[in-house]
Amino acid sequence: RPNIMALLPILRYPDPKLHIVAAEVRTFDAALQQQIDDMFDTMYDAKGIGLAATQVDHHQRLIVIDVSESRDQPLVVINPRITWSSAERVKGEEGCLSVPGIYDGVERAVAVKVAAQDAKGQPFEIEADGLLAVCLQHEMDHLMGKVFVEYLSPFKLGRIKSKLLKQQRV
Ligand code: K1U
Ligand code: ZN
Repeated sequence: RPNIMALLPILRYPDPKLHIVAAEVRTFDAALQQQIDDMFDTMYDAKGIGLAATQVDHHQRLIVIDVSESRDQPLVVINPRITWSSAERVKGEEGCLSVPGIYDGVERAVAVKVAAQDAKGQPFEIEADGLLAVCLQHEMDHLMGKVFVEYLSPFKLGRIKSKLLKQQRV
């Protein structure tokens, strides 16, 4: 099914499916490539800088990212693991396509090294800082069933949940 653009529905917080822990990708085939293409279509359409498979109800360790201004530097990250993270941490503003309209500060490692596989199963390593480092950590949390708002205070989290539930009731 090449070239047919497909937009996948994005799960909205507090959907319990966002807490499913993703499984390792073991088969690097055409179906995986199709899932990757559909996730890029969905991410670019939603104007996100990243998207984890969990967010589109696909529970495999697969992330797509493009932090470039020009939106032409797609990065596929499969079975990622952090091999090093800086002791230095910084609080930055985050958003999430599964938590629309909510932006808040989260503290993360300033820099990380991530070992991963590409769409063909080829291993590679990423050394990231800045927005890419933040995005990688945010998306890897999704694969573990964690959403960024869960780092906020219980008070803020409660307000966010009730706001999003009200929006979904209409
Ligand atoms: O839903 C997601 O996981 C994508 C998310 C990624 C992300 C953004 C910012 C910090 C960490 C992770 C988004 O793309 S939210 C929309 C966005 O483009 C953005 C929001 C805030 C700052 C920078 C970009
Ligand atoms: Zn997110």
